[in-house]
Amino acid sequence: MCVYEIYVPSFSDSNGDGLGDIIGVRTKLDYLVDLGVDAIWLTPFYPSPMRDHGYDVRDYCNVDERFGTLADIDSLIEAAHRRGVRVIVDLVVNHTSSDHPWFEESRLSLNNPYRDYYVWRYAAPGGGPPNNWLSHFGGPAWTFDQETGQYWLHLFLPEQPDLNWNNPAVADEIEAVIQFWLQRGVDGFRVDVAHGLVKDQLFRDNPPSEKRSASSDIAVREFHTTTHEFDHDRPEVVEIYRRWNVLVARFDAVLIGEVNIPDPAKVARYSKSGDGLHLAMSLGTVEWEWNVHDLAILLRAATQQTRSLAWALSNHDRPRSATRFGGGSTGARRALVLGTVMAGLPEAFVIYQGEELGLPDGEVPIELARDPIWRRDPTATGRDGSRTPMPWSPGQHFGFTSGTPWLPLGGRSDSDCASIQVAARHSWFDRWRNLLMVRRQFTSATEVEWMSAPFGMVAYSRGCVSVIANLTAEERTMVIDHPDSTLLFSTDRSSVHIADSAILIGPETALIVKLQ
Ligand code: TEU
Repeated sequence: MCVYEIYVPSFSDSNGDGLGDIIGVRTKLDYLVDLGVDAIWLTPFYPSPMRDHGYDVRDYCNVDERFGTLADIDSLIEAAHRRGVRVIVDLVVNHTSSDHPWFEESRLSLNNPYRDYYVWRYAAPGGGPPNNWLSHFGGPAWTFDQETGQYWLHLFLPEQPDLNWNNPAVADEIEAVIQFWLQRGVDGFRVDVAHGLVKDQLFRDNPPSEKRSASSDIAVREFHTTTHEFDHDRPEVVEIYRRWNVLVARFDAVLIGEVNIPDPAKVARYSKSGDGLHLAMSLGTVEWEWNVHDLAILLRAATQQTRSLAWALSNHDRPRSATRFGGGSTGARRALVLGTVMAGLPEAFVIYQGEELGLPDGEVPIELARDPIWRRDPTATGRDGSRTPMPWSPGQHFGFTSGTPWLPLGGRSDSDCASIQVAARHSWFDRWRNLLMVRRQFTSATEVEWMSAPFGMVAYSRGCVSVIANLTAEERTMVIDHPDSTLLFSTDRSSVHIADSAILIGPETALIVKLQ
């Protein structure tokens, strides 16, 4: 399955308010069918005060009026299904918005029936936050509530209070939400922070971390001064997904978890057995940089743990792959090379909107920044650069909106535009489209067999098809025992030559070949 991530606020605006919307997505379905995706994942479109652009949900069973209506969602699902495209929605249930009625009730008094929907604790014995847990966005993960004299837990913003997953009533509420969307016809859920829902029942301090983060962001460095033994990846969390697995099975829907843990053995626990999440996404792949030595090892290590992975090069939280891999056409080329390797691996492959156009991050001047991370720390990398709107066609705001875009377009040029690239041979879009077409021909086949390859190369086969990548800056030769092989795809046609039993592969090039 190839999933296309749509960051709804920045995809396509149909009504001129400067923000992408559901009808905007519907108008671009044919573009996505042309690209060759099997499913779309929509980032949150639920009613929200937008302190984290929708990852702070006020009502799980509705649509924010800025994004559309429930009828718009119904029509999008119907239009997608007519084209054979599945619709996956984001399930953000580690936390709600502080504007959610449950939290508004919860904070009223210690004995409110909704009090235990969230995680409330008294100050530590010596005063201050109950323990040393840290927010992803900087500072303690606890905020004091004057009225009731306790702290509430928030792994993200204070306006994103964490739900209490030890309370069975919370589990019941969220299962009802899942049912609601299944009945509306959605084909699956991307589970936000899937590793984080359950916390240590004793609220033990996280131990100090041995490893230091090299990040330039203060909040990231601070977050990694401790391990996350007690606030992440608790053994009980997989029980939640076992229950959901039964729920979604009747609808043949899929659960894709954002399991933000770099260790493939730990990630495997979430999806390997098939009775929890169907697919685990992340492993830190969206942070990978162009490191010839590490990439081959990391890819191989992951597939040896599990085949239930959803590989992604980028998402809306990190700099785009083209930027991380060196920017410009070098970065875009490297993204396609690594994309080729990932696309052929089991089980799913996720493309982030604009990746198919070879886009690097957009430029966002600090005075136009919208990411709450930037509001708290103006020196942070921030996430706005990867969230600038899609360039659809040359002209005003590159066809994204007829109004004022919520984030600047970020310095795009005509050649970045979808309309230009769709029509041009060898454009980034054209190459990604070819890759996805070839991918369909062999990925359902068999297991992956890693081939031995010289340093800086990655090679594996699935049935009679091999995927071979040269990550180095020099031309390499790969010897194969099949003299009549045919080239099915290459990231750059001019740098691949098949001669007898050897393939000559230019620098930073990947190919897919059929062995006769
Ligand atoms: O991200 C969760 C996550 O694992 C964080 O580490 C994330 O990488 C964060 O952006 C730190 O930079 C998810 C969403 O993808 C993100 O957009 C939300 O802000 C977050 O959950 C809270 O809902």
